[in-house]
Amino acid sequence: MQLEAAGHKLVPISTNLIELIWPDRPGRPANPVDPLPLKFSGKPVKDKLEALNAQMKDKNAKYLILTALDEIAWFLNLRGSDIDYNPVFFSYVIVSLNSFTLFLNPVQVTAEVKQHLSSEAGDIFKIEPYSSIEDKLKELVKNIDGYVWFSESANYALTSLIPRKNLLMTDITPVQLMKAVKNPVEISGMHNAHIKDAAALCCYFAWLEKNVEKIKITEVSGASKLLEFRKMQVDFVGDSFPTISSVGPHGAIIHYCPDETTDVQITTDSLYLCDSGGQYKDGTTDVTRTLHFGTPTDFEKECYTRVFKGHVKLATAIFPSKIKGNYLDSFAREYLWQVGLDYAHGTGHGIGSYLNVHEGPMGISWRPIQEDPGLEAGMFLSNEPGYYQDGQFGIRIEDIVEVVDASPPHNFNSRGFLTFGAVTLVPKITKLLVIDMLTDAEIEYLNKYHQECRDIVGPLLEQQGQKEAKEWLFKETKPISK
Ligand SMILES: [Mn+2]
Repeated sequence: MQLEAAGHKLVPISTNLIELIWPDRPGRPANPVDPLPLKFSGKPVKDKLEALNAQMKDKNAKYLILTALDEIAWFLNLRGSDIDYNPVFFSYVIVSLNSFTLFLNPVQVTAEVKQHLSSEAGDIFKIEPYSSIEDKLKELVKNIDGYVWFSESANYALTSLIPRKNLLMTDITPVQLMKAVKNPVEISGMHNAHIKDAAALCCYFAWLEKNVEKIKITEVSGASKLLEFRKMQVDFVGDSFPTISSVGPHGAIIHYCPDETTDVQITTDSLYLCDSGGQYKDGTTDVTRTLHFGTPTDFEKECYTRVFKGHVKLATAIFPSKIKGNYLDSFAREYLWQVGLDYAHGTGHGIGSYLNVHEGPMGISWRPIQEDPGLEAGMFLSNEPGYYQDGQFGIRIEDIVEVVDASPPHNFNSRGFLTFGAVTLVPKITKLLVIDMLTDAEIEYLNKYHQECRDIVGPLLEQQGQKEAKEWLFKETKPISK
């Protein structure tokens, strides 16, 4: 509207302007694509296709066009490495009733990929070159008598190919919700991945505490040490995002990622915030802990305690099934708001199962999320309140939690009630807590959580021969009391 008023209009073009001024632009990555076995995916492609087809019939859609790479990877039980940290591959999929076509760079189409799709879906699929999507789509929609369903985030180049506008349906794809509600195999995989990840983190934090005053450890070298510990874990693939390893004032920069130009030493003088995660074949992890290897200030401890109280308030909340995450966000902020503090980010995001570390469609944020279908059992989200004091320090406590049935004594309107179950099992650094600010219920929650860390992560560390990490785990999980 404003453009038109100023005498301008937007005209679609098919030439990529960037390429005109960047003639030696490297080609689109085309790394190997690997099948994800059923022991990790939990559901064959054929079953997923049936579920998608049912939703398509419901909406009178002839075709469902998948353009989001994590949706395609999930649907086909395939994983790749075309984008750093996200195990996806460049592709499109056209889902029809009882069949589908995968558009993929021919160098990525191996006998293994074809064999995997045949065994999980039968011979009902075609594979076409990635570059032929536009031509194929044009051909398909020539004489169509139903909708073509695209996600709202699909690109204009594709959606504009649908000739009669009333045949174009843009709506959240059914894959999004199916992917968000994990199946039993994915659920146990997510738990297992987080147990292994907790073992790696205990090794790292124990090593840091022991060596912080003995050798020079920096934000960058610390992050590489953590990666070494993750690499020791079964089915580890790589980091799920660049590690936020941040000392003092760097911790206050919410998306800080250290490099050679910003790198500083980790010392006993300031808070150390470490937000990191791993991709494992059985799940994706994302966890933040804030530590201090010296003596924290009273203000740092007060802020940490307020963040902790909000984290626990959200973790233990009981709420009706299907309410949007937006309703829960204030729980995590209550104790910061009480003294006029806050944090400038959302409280929780969805997370993939050996997929992207951030995934929708639900989330827990002060900002309403349009596409949030409401929370239901089997969803995994982060619970990550924080507090950031510009130029001084940053605090964040982040766990991944699973939405589970709560079964309270009543059941208003038979709606069903939900709560969160622990997935991340890493000690929550009691040294930074002001115990007097905690209620008995919060203390009980923490002691129970820490007992779980001991019972579940302890034996794995034992088995891996990580004596010092196990000692650190037990030291950090000692029950607290007033
Ligand atoms: Mn996160």
